[in-house]
Amino acid sequence: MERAVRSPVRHPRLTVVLGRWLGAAFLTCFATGVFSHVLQDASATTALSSAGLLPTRPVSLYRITQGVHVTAGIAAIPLLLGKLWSVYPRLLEWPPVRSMPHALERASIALFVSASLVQVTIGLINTYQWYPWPFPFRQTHYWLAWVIIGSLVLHVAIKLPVILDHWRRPLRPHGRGAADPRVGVSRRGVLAAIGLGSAALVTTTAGQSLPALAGVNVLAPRRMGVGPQGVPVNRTSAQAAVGELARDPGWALTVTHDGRSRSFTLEALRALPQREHDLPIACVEGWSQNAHWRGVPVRELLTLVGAPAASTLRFTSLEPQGSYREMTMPAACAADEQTLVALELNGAVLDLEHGYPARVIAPGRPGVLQTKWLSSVEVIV
Ligand SMILES: Nc1nc2c(c(=O)[nH]1)N[C@H]1C(S)=C(S)[C@@H](COP(=O)(O)O)O[C@H]1N2
Ligand SMILES: [Mo]
Repeated sequence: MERAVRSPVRHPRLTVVLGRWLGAAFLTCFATGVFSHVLQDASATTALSSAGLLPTRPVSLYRITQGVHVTAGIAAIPLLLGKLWSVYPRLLEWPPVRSMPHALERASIALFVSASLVQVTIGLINTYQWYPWPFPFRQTHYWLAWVIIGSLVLHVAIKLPVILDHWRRPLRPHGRGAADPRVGVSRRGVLAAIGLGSAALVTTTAGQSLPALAGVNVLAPRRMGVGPQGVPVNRTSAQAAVGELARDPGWALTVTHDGRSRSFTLEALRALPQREHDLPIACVEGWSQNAHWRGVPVRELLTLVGAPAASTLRFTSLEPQGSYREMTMPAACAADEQTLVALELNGAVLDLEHGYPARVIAPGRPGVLQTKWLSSVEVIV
């Protein structure tokens, strides 16, 4: 322990360099995470849409931001563990509190470390579609992010003198090559190992959203191109208990406006002018894939029931229960010519698992809002 504390490897310079990497990863996660949170919030998107500020282009915008979010979060794990390793003897310091500023410093670190560990753990588990906790993931992940950023700002403010002292590479004898003769590793070696750890995790998972790395995606749960019609499936029809309802030959899509409803059978929908677009499914869990969709533009359906193209809509799924049964679509999205009630995927009738008989596909939207197995559309404003 004494030896570890005095090791020149466990030097503030190492902690500062790791802190910079970790800071960059966390700030990236924070910005993309807030964006994702806002996009999933019906009142926020409706407000942004009325202000003309809801981005729907590029169509892959959310695919990019969420891919970056999950990838940066995964890269942060070795950095966080490495940073903890670089300071852990100081976490066990005795006496635990020496003064008021010291107490503040330690409290901010304790908060930062514990919140960060929980954050990357639940985030990682979430990418495996596993929700083994009783609290709502999205809200918890969001509020923890603020706790982390707050304690990070405090931590950086308190440590600013040390950070500035070690911002630049030191001169020898504590130089970059300085090895601890007792353990035989250099600071540079430790940094390289941690950096390689991060790079290895990124390389073996980023292919869930980045086509160029799809071939070496061995750790992420979803494989690009693997699934019915060459697209992965999130919730299956069995999990959603929609099989029978979706296969019912009497199925029809009900569109309601101003107290009047009109039903469109599958045949009637197919008889309407069809449009084709390449749009991605971009899951909040970090996997995404582009696909070719064909169907009826939502704005076309609105015209047929006498509603303005820029209407706020509520889509309901056949799914009897579940968080994604209902979806609010802001006006900017409804009016977008690429927003479809899709009937076909990659050149064939929608597979039951992808939302047969009809599903929503819209540009720039999180996967959770691409409602499958549609039942009705209501014009709400
Ligand atoms: N009705 C309904 N639609 C849904 C879901 C769901 O659980 N129920 N899951 C959503 C999620 S989380 C994603 S990522 C996409 C995935 O579409 P896919 O399964 O066709 O790839 O569907 C969305 N549509
Ligand atoms: Mo998803």
